Amino acid sequence: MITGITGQDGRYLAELLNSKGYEVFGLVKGQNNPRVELIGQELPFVELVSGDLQDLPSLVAALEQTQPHEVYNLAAISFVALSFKQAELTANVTGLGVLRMLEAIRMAGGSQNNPIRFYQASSSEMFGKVRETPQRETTPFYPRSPYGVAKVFGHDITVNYRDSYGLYACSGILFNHESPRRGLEFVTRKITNAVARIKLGLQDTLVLGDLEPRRDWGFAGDYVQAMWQMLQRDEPEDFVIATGKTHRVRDFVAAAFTHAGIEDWERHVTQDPRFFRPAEVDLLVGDATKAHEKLGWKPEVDFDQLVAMMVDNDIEVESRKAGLA
Ligand code: NDP
Ligand code: GDR
Repeated sequence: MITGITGQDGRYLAELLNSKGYEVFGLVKGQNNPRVELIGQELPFVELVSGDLQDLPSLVAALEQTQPHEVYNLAAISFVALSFKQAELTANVTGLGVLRMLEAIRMAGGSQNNPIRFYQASSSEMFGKVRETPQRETTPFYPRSPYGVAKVFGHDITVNYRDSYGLYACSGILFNHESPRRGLEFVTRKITNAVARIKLGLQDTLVLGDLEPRRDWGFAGDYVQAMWQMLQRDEPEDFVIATGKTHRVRDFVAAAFTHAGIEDWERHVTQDPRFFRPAEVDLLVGDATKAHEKLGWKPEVDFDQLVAMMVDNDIEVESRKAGLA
């Protein structure tokens, strides 16, 4: 069972599990949720089950209904900028939601030899303010946003339930990963979508916030492989998943414009304080040595390939929407 099935990672993970012969259930929230319809069209093999991370009884019912062997908890308020504006909601969903899911698993699976394996989507945002680089499993956390703080709670409570109740529970500390399925609110997709529209003459300017932060950007399709691998081991452990390479936001902008064949990208980009954050994470770069050694995991798609994939996809999507293709 995957929570967050309508998100970027949920969809890649569902495809991966389906390719391995799994029966895949996806937890969906709300009523008349337009993103749920998308799942019906894009991933018809997914069986949908109703539930919300804010509602423990709905999680218990979902587990009773689906009887899963593996639960991937990908649902969250995941947009850092939103977490500053809706901090309590973020704490409730992204933080306490993990506790609710762990409790539901305890109730559904029993206290002895609980058969349900649990994956928690932890984040490099937990590292926050730079304490050491590259960041690894042992690097101390110093979150810089309500989102990061909530993720630290989710991470720590997952460790605590593993230690206290012997649950097979582990966290992947994933660094930023992107794809053509990335939401338009995140900087990479915001950039590639704007570059596509500028290329097609549909837009002139891209308005961004801080261009200096550095991120370790990988491809989401590679990262869901690591999630699955973590749940196939004899013992549950936590892993950093990252490429080990870091780029500034401005490097991503330059690479996207260059790939689209547009020179003088500065002419098209302006900055607006609206898109700056009250506290920023300046530098993320991960050390995934443990994942290389124990999972045999390595990323396949590099930075330039990722940028190219996203720009090409957005040119196609925007051409189609504008009736140009
Ligand atoms: P998305 O923002 O694309 O997806 C978030 C998902 O959470 C959506 O399916 C959304 O459903 C669901 N959701 C939100 N609130 C609730 C709720 N109350 N109950 C149930 N479901 C809810 O995230 P990604 O796919 O990018 O990320 C997956 C996970 O990994 C998240 O937890 C994120 O924080 C974490 N992460 C992501 C990284 C990245 O770079 N992508 C890096 C590290 C961690 P709906 O469509 O109905 O709103
Ligand atoms: P991040 O991703 O905060 O790292 O969290 P995001 O793409 O939102 O920001 C990356 C960096 O770009 C800067 N930035 C802007 N960001 C956005 N969204 N929009 C802008 O206009 C803009 N201009 C500059 C940001 O300040 C930031 O430094 C993502 C999410 O997927 C989290 O859920 C996940 O846990 C982390 O990655 C790892």
